[in-house]
Amino acid sequence: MKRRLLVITLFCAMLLALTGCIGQAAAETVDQTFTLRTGVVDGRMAFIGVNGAIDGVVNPDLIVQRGERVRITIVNGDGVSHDLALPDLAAKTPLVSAKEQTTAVTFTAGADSVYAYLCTVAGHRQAGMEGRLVVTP
Ligand SMILES: [Cu+2]
Repeated sequence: MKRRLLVITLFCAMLLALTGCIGQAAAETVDQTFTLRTGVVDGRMAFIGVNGAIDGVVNPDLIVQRGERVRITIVNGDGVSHDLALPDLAAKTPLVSAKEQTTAVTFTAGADSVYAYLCTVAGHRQAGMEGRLVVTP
């Protein structure tokens, strides 16, 4: 009987530890999230805002506050290889090549300034895939 109690207690402790770990992994706190979909607008390649204030806006300004954790998700809307990089913040998503594939990058908006976001695939920035991350004080 005592032994059974011990087993149950151990099992509960294990369960608690396990759920604690899972909770921690899922709780990466992000202050601002943006979603951009790749596509072509008026013959130019572009990042198109999805949801919120940037919905439907071509290469929208992404406005954040200094020190915020920011996540930018891109959705491949055209089946062409793309990524999204902020070279001045050393932040970059992996490439997404298949249509509807998504990827994301998370970074901290350190100092207030204006940073370019762009696609690093050759020729895509020149073809239109460039916008601004505006970090306000
Ligand atoms: Cu691209």
